[in-house]
Amino acid sequence: MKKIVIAGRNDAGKSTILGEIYKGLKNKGYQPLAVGSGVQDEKPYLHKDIDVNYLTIAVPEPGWDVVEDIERVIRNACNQLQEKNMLIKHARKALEELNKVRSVLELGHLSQSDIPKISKAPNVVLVEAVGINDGYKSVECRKLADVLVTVIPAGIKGEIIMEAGNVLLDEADILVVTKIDETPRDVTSTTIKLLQRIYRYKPIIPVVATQGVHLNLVIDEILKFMIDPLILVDKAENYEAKKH
Ligand SMILES: Nc1nc2c(ncn2[C@@H]2O[C@H](COP(=O)(O)OP(=O)(O)OP(=O)(O)O)[C@@H](O)[C@H]2O)c(=O)[nH]1
Ligand SMILES: [Mg+2]
Repeated sequence: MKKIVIAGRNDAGKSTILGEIYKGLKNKGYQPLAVGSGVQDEKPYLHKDIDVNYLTIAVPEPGWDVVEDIERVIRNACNQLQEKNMLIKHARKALEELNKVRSVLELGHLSQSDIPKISKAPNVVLVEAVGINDGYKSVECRKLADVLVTVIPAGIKGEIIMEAGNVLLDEADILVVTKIDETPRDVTSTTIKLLQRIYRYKPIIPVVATQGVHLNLVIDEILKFMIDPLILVDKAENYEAKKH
């Protein structure tokens, strides 16, 4: 399963972006699993219509390997979902049996509608990295991520961007600049120009995360990473085969 990691400083807008990416990928037919980085993430995610079945929280203890811990949390969440599905299947079967008996006794059918539906297994993971005070230096996020989305508030100080060793900026696959609605235009433009100068080949996408503005562009970039080039080869072969 591919992992998309959303990283950035405290209060940058990570949770908000994560909620929007969840929605966007769901609209494209994916079922994401959201992994928050602490209990404080649970509530905002639920506000963003993330189904509780697909929401889990990782709280790595100090000194623990963050990557291993998150892998463990993802496995747990998938197992729990499977177990729940099993119980639902059992419940349906049991009710069917009960209804057979009731029908013999002329008691009428009990409805299956109270039993929840089977949840489909997630096929992509969204991880919010812990808000990191020291900026953009966490190596773990890159290790964990198949797609690394780094969130930068438009009003950030230029010195922070230019600091040496900003792994999360240097290694990002996609740079998302947030809060452009509440940042003066000239400040936003200075931030973006600076990023463009340092990261000439990275997608840099300014957004208003709280209103979903330009999040479609972020989703488009993420989708490019989701395609396995070998599948495109197969598709091309099928296309050729159909022509003949
Ligand atoms: N105006 C505006 N506010 C935003 C935007 N993105 C996020 N916010 C607000 O900024 C605050 C922080 O957003 P979060 O998404 O919780 O940020 P975070 O990076 O997850 O924060 P921590 O997990 O606490 O480090 C919230 O009050 C959001 O509503 C934006 O694009 N524009
Ligand atoms: Mg958050």
